[in-house]
Amino acid sequence: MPISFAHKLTDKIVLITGASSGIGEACAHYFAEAGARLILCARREGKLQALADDLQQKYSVKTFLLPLDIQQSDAINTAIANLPESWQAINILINNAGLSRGLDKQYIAPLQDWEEMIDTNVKGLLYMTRAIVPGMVERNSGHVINIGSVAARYTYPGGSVYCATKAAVKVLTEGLKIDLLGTPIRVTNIEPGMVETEFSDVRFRGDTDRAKSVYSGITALTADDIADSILYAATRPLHVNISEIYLLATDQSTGTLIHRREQP
Ligand code: NDP
Ligand code: 8X3
Repeated sequence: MPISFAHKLTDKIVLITGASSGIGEACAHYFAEAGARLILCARREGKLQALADDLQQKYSVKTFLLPLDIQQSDAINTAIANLPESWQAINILINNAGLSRGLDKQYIAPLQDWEEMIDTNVKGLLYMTRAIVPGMVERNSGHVINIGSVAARYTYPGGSVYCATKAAVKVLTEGLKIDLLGTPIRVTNIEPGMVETEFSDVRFRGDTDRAKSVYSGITALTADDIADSILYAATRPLHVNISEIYLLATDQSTGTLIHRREQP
């Protein structure tokens, strides 16, 4: 059996949160190329539409857009309940949407930053899971892939609330697998190190120089590197549950131990 496509994704329905950028957008390309049908979720509808057009042109793939804010449980429940019948049987949920805000010390950071990180990375992920996994249980089939982080393993200065949300993702992933024992549903946690996406732009609210400096002198992971790992987990034979994949750039050894080359 060829190693890379043991479990075929042709016509499987894959819902990707955070599909408008970075890792989620890369996943859309990888899963479209593998023949899946995609539900693309994020807040920026224009970006989702542009992605859908691109995917249609490149892979003739069918897509359904879900423009919503995952912090809003009612919006999620309504959107999932109202999916057209042909899109209801979601096979794979990729809980990727997430963000960091600022690098302020815990005792002085703006409360709003905490709320946004916790509401998106933890509660949003839970809302999506709660809306979609019961259907998977009913259909006796499914896979939930959560995007955690190296930040779950190493707390760094000013990052403790973001790190706490990713530690929560690790625990929630383990807990979901425990609660699904006895069903064929698979659960995976992907834990990347530094990936060059819009992540740092969002963290520093559009301060692009500061965002770029995060990756200066290193060869960071790319969104494609992560999509490749996610596709790997999704395509193993159904009796194989990839519980976690922890991947770092070769220039990174721990959360904060990073080798930076001299800049010219
Ligand atoms: P990007 O900023 O490039 O992408 C984040 C995506 O999440 C966007 O599509 C954004 O879409 C979406 N999103 C954010 N908030 C919401 C919301 N409330 N509702 C719906 N969608 C939302 O970053 P990455 O691709 O790097 O991040 C993806 C995931 O990977 C995150 O969970 C992040 O924590 C994690 N991660 C990132 C690492 C990195 O170094 N980049 C390393 C380890 C993990 P929109 O704004 O249109 O809503
Ligand atoms: C994102 C990676 O190191 O900036 O999860 O926290 S890091």
